[in-house]
Amino acid sequence: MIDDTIAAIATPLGEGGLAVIRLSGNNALAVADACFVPVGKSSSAPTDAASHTLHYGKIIENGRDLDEVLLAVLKAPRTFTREDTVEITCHGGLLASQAVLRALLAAGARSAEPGEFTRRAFLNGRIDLAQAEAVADVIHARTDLALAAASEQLAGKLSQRINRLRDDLMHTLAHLEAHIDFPDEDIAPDTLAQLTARLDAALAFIDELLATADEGQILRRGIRAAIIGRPNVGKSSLLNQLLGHDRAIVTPTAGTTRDTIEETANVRGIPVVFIDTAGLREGAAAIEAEGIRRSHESIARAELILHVLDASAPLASEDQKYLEKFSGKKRLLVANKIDQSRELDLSGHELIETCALDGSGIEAMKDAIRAAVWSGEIRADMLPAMINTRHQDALRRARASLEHSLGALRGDATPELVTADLRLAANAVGEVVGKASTEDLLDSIFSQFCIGK
Ligand SMILES: Nc1nc2c(ncn2[C@@H]2O[C@H](COP(=O)(O)OP(=O)(O)OP(=O)(O)O)[C@@H](O)[C@H]2O)c(=O)[nH]1
Ligand SMILES: [Mg+2]
Repeated sequence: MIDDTIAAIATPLGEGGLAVIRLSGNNALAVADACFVPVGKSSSAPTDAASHTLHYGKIIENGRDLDEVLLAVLKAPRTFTREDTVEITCHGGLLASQAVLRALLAAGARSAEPGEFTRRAFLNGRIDLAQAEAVADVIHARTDLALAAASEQLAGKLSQRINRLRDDLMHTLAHLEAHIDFPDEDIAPDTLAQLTARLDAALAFIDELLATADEGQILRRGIRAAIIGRPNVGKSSLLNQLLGHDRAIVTPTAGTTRDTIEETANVRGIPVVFIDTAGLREGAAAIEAEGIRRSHESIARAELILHVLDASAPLASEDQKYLEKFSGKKRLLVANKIDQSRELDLSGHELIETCALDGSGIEAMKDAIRAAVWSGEIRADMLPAMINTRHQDALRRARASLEHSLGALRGDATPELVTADLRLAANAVGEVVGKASTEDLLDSIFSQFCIGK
């Protein structure tokens, strides 16, 4: 039972036109009553107000006016948390919103933990766990595509698929359990064939969902792409072109970039963290050597390498060395400075040709980056099912149990053996939407939220 009332500032800290303070719980209306003085004929005290109405007035503390506000009264159960909720819009800026929050706390509310409003929405059955996670995905989305996927998940599209899958497993389970109660009756061969076919279909469906995990991860986290190569080949110039603004220093001197520079860009819907690195070469002096060490660190952590070569120079022995060294990594080869006379000869490799001075080839480079990390077409019908790593883990376990039970079913094992695994599979599928979730799991999910959400 949740019986306390929580409050938090829901807008980012800092100066802004407006700030919103949120209040939710059994006593939300009473707490608001204690701090709010309605002004004007159409405003009333929160307890007396009709649900889903807006009221103009003042927040007071010890008889002193704190701020002029608009107060929204939202009565249970038609609210995000399914509890009585009050949202107070006050002046932006740190002080006004904090003063209002302080007044609410003094009137009996408690400071909300990160994600606690969403956690209540989950605990009160307003949304399931996959939808709760989608709330965080919506907030953190960095591209339109990521936002579209998160919104679909929030609307319950993934949950629907998961629930259908689980229902299907439970149905087969019930069927098999009926046979445990009547051990003398064998399962008729055509019934057995039907059950096997159903489980096969469930397995195929799990595989379809699992196949979206990589893309899901990419949309949520983005990918890290390290721009590497010899000094002076134009790495920083390419970074600036990819970002569309001058982020990194560019000079004709080899060894300009010392520290790594990271910046995120939206590349055809995919959030890409570009990392500009110090040019790789042997025998550099101390500062540059440290830069090169960091370059190698970035390379190790990157999912994609953009290896830049100078098209106006013959292939250097270092180029050759790094071509071999990073051949195991996902990479694209970029021949830059194509505006100058061509000296680079590298047959047998696919090259993206660019000129970082005028930006030619940059669009092709973006296409290639997307193609390299995005396995298939971004199919609109798979958007709602971009699973995250927690879902992936649960579905992998479901898959293993399902395979066991299928093996047992085919191998003429006793129904008990088949059902034990099938139950495990159904439970693991249920974890995705939060059926039987533990406090620890909820803590780990909701602690990643911001306060006020
Ligand atoms: N002609 C021509 N010059 C370029 C091109 N791209 C970069 N440059 C020039 O090459 C020089 C080096 O460019 P940077 O972008 O600093 O190269 P870098 O690889 O980051 O160099 P380091 O940081 O020293 O490793 C600068 O003078 C750039 O203007 C290009 O496509 N064509
Ligand atoms: Mg540079």
